[in-house]
Amino acid sequence: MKGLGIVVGLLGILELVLAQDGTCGVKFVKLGNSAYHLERGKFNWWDSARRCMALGSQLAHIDSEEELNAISTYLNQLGFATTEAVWFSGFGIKSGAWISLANSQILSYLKWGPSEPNDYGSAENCLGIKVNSGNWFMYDLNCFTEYSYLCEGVSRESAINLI
Ligand SMILES: [Ca+2]
Ligand SMILES: [Ca+2]
Repeated sequence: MKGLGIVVGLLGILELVLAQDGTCGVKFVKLGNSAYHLERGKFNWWDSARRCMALGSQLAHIDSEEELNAISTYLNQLGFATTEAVWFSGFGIKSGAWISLANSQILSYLKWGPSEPNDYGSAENCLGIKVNSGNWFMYDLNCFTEYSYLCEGVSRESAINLI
């Protein structure tokens, strides 16, 4: 438990650094025309959106098959279980359309998993992706379930420090 305490302490310091320097120390990877930051862990959709904004970024907005393929290749290198998901910039509205938090527009590219979106329990209004045999598909998920998240786009300052 002592080790955990040290880790928690270090995270506290990291958060302090982030608060002072914005994106300092946060790695974005360049894939195609965009830069992304993956945070693995347990975050609900709202918290994920907030954390991306705190980096001068947004939850990732997928607008083409090419972009999803590039992200899929990247995520496959990291290894995700089928039970995991990664939050993206989409939430459902009453009409059945999906709106991107990144630009407030209706999402034009959607690649749903089998039988999705199913609004399971009438409680699935947020967009995530899950992997099946190396292929990533979109799912409507409960916004309060905790998953990893992917941010897209960085502020001018941090773009200079792209890794
Ligand atoms: Ca994008
Ligand atoms: Ca679903």
